[in-house]
Amino acid sequence: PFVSFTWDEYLKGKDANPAPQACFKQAPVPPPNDFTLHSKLEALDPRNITSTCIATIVGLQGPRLRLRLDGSDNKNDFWRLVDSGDIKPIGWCEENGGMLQPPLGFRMNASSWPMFLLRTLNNAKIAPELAFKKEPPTPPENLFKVGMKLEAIDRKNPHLICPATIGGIRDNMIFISFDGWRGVFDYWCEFDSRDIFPVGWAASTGHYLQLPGNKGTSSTRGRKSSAASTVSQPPGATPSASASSPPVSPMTVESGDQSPAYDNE
Ligand code: MLY
Repeated sequence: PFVSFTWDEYLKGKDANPAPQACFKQAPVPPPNDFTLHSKLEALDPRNITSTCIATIVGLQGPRLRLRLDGSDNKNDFWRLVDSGDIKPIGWCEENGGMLQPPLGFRMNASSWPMFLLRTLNNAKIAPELAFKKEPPTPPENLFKVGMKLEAIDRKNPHLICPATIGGIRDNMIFISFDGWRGVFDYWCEFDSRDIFPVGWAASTGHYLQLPGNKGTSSTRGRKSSAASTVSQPPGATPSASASSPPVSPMTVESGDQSPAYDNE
């Protein structure tokens, strides 16, 4: 039903309830992206976060970087904000007494790592220190409430940022429910996750914002404390409401959850 999307139009007539900026671990003024394609930096290996690795910028969107670990394959790219604490300028690890590590799934024999490291950094384009922005402070507590609107990264398609609603709260955790999409994309995360943004963030940074899906609004999807693995149909969903598409079965909810590949359209 949506051809183009603006929050103003979308929230008109509804109980517009955008989550306030203070809820988020995000800078009130989003940082500029001063990085350039193909530059190298140091990044924590998302699959092995005690390792600091060399990464290459293989994509940019708004204040986000698409990163690929040197020596890894192209199936495990990940995204970080320019003010993420997970990325550092080249040299940072050794200056702080650490040692650069091969990524999980290093393509070569482990013994070739020292030589690989020398080669990959030789004549490399190095991301400048000034491009790394200070990580924003963590809000003192979980200020989110069920029903609040926000923008969130689709973790199965992490290049996408989508309109979403807080569907549940439990202690420090919040349930991210994507507007108009079946529940398979929804997830629990900590309130201070860097994957969630206030309404209007994408527009203000030039990041593309995905349209809501067409499976109806999620504004009635307030779920109390259901566990992450038992995401159910929204309470209001009737068989007739989902007649055009089969209801989501628990099997469907489980499948693909651990898939490292993007769930492409
Ligand atoms: N077209 C794909 C990807 C959908 C993305 C859903 N996000 C936006 C919540 C699919 O339908 O599976």
